[in-house]
Amino acid sequence: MLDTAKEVRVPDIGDFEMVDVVEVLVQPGHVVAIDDPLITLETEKASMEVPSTVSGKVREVLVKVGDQVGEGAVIAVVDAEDGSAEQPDAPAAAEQAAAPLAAPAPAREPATVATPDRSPKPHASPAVRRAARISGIDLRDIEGSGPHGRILKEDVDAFARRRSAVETQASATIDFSRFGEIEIKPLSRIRAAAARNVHRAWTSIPHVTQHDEADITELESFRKVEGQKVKEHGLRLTLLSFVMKAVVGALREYPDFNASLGADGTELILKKYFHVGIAVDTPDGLVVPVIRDVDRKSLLDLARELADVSSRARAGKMRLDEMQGGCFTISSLGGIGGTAFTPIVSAPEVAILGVSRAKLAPVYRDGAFEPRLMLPLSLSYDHRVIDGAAAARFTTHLAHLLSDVRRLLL
Ligand code: CAO
Repeated sequence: MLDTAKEVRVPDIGDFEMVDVVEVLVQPGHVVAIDDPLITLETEKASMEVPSTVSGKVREVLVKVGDQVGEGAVIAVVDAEDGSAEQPDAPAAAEQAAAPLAAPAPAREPATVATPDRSPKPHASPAVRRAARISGIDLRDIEGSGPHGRILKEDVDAFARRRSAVETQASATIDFSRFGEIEIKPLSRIRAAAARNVHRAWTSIPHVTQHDEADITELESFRKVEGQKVKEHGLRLTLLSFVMKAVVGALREYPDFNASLGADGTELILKKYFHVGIAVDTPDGLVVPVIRDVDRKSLLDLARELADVSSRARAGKMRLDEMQGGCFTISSLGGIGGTAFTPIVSAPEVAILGVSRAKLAPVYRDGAFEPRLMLPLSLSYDHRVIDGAAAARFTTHLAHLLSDVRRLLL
């Protein structure tokens, strides 16, 4: 008899070698179509569904929740519906397998179940399943209030609130409610993962922060004039695009800042490309999309890309590969406020620039005080790689570039 079995494997997962399986969406007996999600993978930065590249009945599932898988690992064996043992690679399927994974995947119906029915996954969109996962909730515990019992985001939120109240009573070592009203808010998965990462970076990297300020009076006049012109085309030219350009100028001048420490700590890997991570504040926690080849982009290209990535980051729609490969990170709190802060280096990078709110200050120039617009800069660096003197030179050069918009644009 012809063996119709066909394996579905983990496709290209970017720079990650191994990622966690957080959800298995099919079981033996399920009937799947091409593109039906089989499993969900998750890193600390994003989650993604792996679609089937074969249509047919699932014969065997070879992964389980908690496994770690890499590119090429067999997820499931599917009895191909057309009966061919080795189907010629359909272009769409091959392309799908090779393409980097996107998060979150577009909404699809769960796989249908052949007889006998093996308790299919509850009906819920990928976005709702992701929300449940972030809060560590099993959707089978929830009764859906949507059409045909579909589980809605509100159902997940309500369940999380009820569970929190119960857990608090059971596990809090200190009952703060004895002293006044409290509310318990579960940490999102992204926030919990970020907490682990910053803790690891803070405890493993000897941090020092160098503070400086740049006179951006002229840059700001230029930005206002140019910003007004591009505003008519729906584009916001904020200071951040200029800071990105200046950072590239400083990285060129001081290449040790565009580097990572080798695994055994005896060599420095210098990067010849300029990919800059931008910290974006989102409802689920901090996300750091990476803007590639900043050296080759114009201010307007950068402004456009910033608007795009920050809105997609806030909507949870960044692809995994868009958050990888950064050389240096900028964390700008200038739109919010503050005078200085100490950002934490995003390992394996060796430095991060914090930007606070620019303000008018009296600066002594040519025998008199003048009102100048000063931008606070806070550069945290890995002291294993960078000395204090190098950091002071880096921020001085950065301030110099920002103070002279002509040099910056050259
Ligand atoms: N000084 C004065 N004003 C500033 C400024 C600065 N340094 N930086 C931005 N602004 C102004 C902008 O020009 C804008 O003004 P308008 O509303 O008049 O246009 C306003 O503040 C809001 O800016 P923005 O924050 O929307 O845009 P941005 O390009 O400066 O920043 C982004 C984009 C995505 C980086 C930002 O929105 C964000 O998420 N910041 C938070 C990052 C964060 O949480 N970092 C901490 C991480 S822990 O290390």
